[in-house]
Amino acid sequence: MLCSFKTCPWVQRAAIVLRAKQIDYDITYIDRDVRPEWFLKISPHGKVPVLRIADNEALFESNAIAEYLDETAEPRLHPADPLQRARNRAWTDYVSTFASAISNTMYADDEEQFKTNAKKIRDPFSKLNAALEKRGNSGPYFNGSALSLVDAAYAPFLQRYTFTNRLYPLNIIEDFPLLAQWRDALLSAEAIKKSTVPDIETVWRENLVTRQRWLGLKVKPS
Ligand SMILES: N[C@@H](CCC(=O)N[C@@H](CS)C(=O)NCC(=O)O)C(=O)O
Repeated sequence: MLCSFKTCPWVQRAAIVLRAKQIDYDITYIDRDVRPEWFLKISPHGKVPVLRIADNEALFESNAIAEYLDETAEPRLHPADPLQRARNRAWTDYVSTFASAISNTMYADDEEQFKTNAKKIRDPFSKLNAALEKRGNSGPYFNGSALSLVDAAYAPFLQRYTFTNRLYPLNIIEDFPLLAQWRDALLSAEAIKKSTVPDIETVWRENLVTRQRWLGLKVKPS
């Protein structure tokens, strides 16, 4: 059982891995403002995701969950070659920096902060684009034809960038063609399309409005 807030990209990372491995799971959405006692008992930082794997066994932190699932269920998403695996892990480590650049933009409090933070997206985009140039395959995913844990880590944030860009055109990814191609492949992969609620973009927009973020002002009432 996966514990989630409806729009959480870190939960989505775990859900992508579960989907890619065709593992059946239940998802429980909890209220981020009123986190239940049972949840706080299994989530040391009070954060989602938490994956309950047995009555008295739960895992937290999306990377630890992804690695655990990869070690215990086929197909293996990490490369078999240790050198390749180390390179993949180095890039999954970087996802938190990449994620912050996007989250700080979409959750900015005002227009000035939004624009200042948006400028900081360029650097991580350029680093990922360079990594894609050096990876030694032609995609469509990070390691070639098979989905990997690197794909599962970045897809939710490339999706959030895409949602942000549809509300307020930033047009940054266009300067990084390999990253744009990777984003397109990820967003059309089945495991990724099924990793969220079906109307994720609408729910994501509603969340911006509820949390009174500046970008929420761009959401047109339906
Ligand atoms: N490093 C954590 C990050 C998880 C995270 O930040 N989750 C957010 C929701 S998207 C959360 O639970 N926030 C609640 C809080 O910070 O109190 C992971 O990879 O699992």
